[in-house]
This record gives sequence, C-alpha cells and structure tokens, in this order.
Amino acid sequence: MYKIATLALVVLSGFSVGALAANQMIYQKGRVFSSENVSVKKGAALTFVNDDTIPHNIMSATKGSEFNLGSQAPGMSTDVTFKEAGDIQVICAIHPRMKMMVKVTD
Ligand SMILES: [Cu+2]
Repeated sequence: MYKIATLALVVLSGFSVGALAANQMIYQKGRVFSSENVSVKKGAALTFVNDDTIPHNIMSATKGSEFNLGSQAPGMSTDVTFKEAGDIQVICAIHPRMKMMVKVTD
C-alpha cells in the first residue's frame, strides 16, 4: 500500500514540475508578490505559488478579467490564464497591501 502511494506521488510531482516550467512564476512570500509588474501574452498563464506560511486569496476585479482563486494554502500553486489584453490589477483579498499589475499583450 505504501509503495503504491509513493509511486503516485512521484508521478504527480513529476507532472507538476513539467507543467510549471512553461509559465512565469509569481511567488507570495512575506505578504508581497515576487513581482509588482509582469507582462504576458494573451492566452498565456501565470503560476501563482503561495510560498508563505499563511493563506492568501488572489483575485482581480479588473473588468473583463475578473477571477478569484479563493483561499490558497501555503505550498499550493495555481495557474491563471489571461484571455483579455489590458492592464489587470491582481490583489490579495486578505492583505490589502498585496498588489501587482499584469500587462496582457495581444
Ligand atoms: Cu494575502
């Protein structure tokens, strides 16, 4: 039983490493985003990683590009795909000082 669980873990982690390599990474650590400004091409994704010891809640209220990841526990990573060109403000709903801009280009 233990062997099967270990195998599954190896397969899963191998998969996520491959998937993460293609995206730009944004880390949340010390209640700040690792980049205040990033550019992505329309249709590309950013990977948001909670590298903190507390939960964060990444969201955007920018019209046409709204999203809300909900509570993201420490250690979790989530991809967000940006489908509309423009300047999109991304914030943390829990920590009002956490802000960044994503410039989505055509
Ligand atoms: Cu936060």
